[in-house]
Amino acid sequence: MNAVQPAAVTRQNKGNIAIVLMQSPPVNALSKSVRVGLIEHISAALDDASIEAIVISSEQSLFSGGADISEFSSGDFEPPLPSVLELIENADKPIVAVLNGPAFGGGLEVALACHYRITFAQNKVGLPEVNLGILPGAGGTQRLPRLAGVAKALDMIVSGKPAIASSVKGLFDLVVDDPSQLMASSVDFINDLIANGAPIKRTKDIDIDPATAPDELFAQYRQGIAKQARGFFSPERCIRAVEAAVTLPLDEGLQRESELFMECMKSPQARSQQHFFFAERAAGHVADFDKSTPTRDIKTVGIIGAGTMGGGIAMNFANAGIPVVMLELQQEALDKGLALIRRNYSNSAKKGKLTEQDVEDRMALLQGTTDYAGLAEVDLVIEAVFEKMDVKKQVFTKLDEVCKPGAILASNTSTLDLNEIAASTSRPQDVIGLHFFSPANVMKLLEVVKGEKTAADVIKTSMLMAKKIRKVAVLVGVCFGFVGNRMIEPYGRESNRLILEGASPEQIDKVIYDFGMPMGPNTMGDMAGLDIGYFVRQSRQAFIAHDPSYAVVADRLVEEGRVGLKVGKGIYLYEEGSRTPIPDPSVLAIAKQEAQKLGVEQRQHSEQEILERCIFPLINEGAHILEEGIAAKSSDIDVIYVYGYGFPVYRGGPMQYADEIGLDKVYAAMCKYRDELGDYGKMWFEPAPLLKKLAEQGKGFADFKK
Ligand code: 3H9
Repeated sequence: MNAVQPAAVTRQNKGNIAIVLMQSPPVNALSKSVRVGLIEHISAALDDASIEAIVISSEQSLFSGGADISEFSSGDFEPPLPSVLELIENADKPIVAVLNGPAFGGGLEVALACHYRITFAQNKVGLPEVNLGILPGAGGTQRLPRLAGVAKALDMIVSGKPAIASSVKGLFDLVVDDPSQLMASSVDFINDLIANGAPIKRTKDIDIDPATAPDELFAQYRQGIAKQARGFFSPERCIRAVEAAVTLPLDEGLQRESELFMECMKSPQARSQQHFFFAERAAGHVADFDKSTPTRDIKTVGIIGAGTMGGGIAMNFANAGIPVVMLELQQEALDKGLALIRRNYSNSAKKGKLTEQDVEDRMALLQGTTDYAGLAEVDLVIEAVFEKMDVKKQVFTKLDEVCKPGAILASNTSTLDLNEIAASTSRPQDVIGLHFFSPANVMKLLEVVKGEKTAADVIKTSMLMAKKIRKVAVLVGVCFGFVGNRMIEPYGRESNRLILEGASPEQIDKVIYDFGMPMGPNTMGDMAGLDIGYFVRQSRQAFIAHDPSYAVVADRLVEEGRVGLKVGKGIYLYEEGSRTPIPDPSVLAIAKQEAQKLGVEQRQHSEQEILERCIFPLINEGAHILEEGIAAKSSDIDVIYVYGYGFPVYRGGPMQYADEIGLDKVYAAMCKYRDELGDYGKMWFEPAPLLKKLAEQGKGFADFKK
């Protein structure tokens, strides 16, 4: 027998006040059942002669997370949210929104259509639709500027960032300090409204003073998005919609908003950004554990290595209030590492992001030791030592000796075989990879690497711990480079090969930058240091030996001491103290010499070829990774690429991008380069079997289940 679904909206009459409550877990999304419920209960209360005022609030801790994003792809918007809001706004009894928790998107739009709004000071409200590639489409762009002013509305709508309720002047009719007093204060407020025969305040009746919305204000926002939202489609539409609020009456403004909303909704960017919203959350749903899997307590953390990486990792824990013991065998290195962390915190304090007291509180959580015995009591230890198997094994052997039973032993390796590391201990079930990305205190991504023997409770604890330190964790399996670095290899390889074939580094970088990456592969290589890739290549001769052209230009540069930005010259030149790359013709000369030696023909490359040759092999590697089960789902790869490598979120990640343009196109291009690029093409452009299969079936990576 099917369990009876609890109603998504309920109504109780308290004397002459009808209280309409949304109760649709987990976030009171305004799904069809909630919209239908709101219409039904508000209409009934309006028809009930004993009712003099209506409250809309929520049974959950949130007021509402907005429209139900999972319904967007269905195209079924009936009954439309704007029509629910029209019913509310035009009602002839006062309707009061009592925001007992955060209200976002359509949730806030419900409140904007009500006649009065009440909340508590620290509550959060926002119109985050821009993050989903759309704009507030139920009146948010028309009603918020009328209530809170054009500047504040633009700020909230274009940034999508939540605001503290008390900071949004004009939005609320009553703001209480103490959330526990919200309901009692609301009842008093409404009784007063009724007693005083207070007017019904319709937002649509508010006129915006055009003097508060000069052209320069909009120009300023346009300038801002050109920089901060380069390539995004919806921010400009958000601005246009708010412009309409200034010049048009509400009904016409709503019409304009609706057109702009649909324009956004139909864009590939909206699909991709909505895909990413769910991808990020789905990364936390893994098959390796469930609710019944226990977790281990992480009260203190040990970190081995106080260099840039170790220090960055330590800061994450100190920021979350978790004490850290940092190990360096030399006191001098330890002191240097702790001083670097203090400097980082002090810089944040200078920028106003932390107080001096925050700096001291965080530093007080960081202890140093030069002795492994200092790690005997920690619950989790993360090593961030030199990326060499022998060194890692020595560290883990030592940890096995000193750490208490049940401690989680983690490696920050970015490439090495975690199973081999785990095998150097007597407790491989306690060993896991925690691959932080540099700078570790800034980058949101954490690749959690499970070894063959890693225990389920260790995986679960690590995934939950990541949330505590505000990382987005993605669980991956063991292979060289795991997901992120394994897929970046063909991208870097192609960039290098294109230079050898006569493309200029700046031409390649421009194509990739215009695609939406924060920088091109050559600027990135210089910034990271060309010696890093060189060092990795030295240890991977078996992998690359069959291709004599593999990274020859980069190798030459490193051998000539041109290791990148840190020495002022790499693929580009840099002026002292500047990070701006300056093209260097001598790199083209090196490429020409090497091409002649190898018999590689130099030629012109179209932008399309550059883009496809850099991005498609990366996607192809993703297909191998999926098929091998190194990533559990294609959306996990997308999360890794957006958070770890700056892949534009408006393309949803590399696998979503491939799904969006069609796997048949990616497959056909891989075959074309395989056939056209001679031996080189045969070596590197063979389509992955999964890409071929899905393309032939007319499916996408998102359809693939292992
Ligand atoms: C909109 O309103 C358009 C209108 O202007 C116009 C319409 C005409 N829909 O994040 P969590 C799921 S667009 C569907 O882990 P938290 C989420 O996937 C909307 N599902 O919780 C997850 O599912 P699962 C504008 C949603 O406590 C579960 O709920 N609104 C929605 O960390 C828990 O989510 C937004 O953009 C939704 N709207 O954070 C707000 N929201 O457990 C989007 C969540 O299966 N939501 N889910 O993985 C958020 O920012 C956060 O979820 C919120 C709660 C802050 C609300």
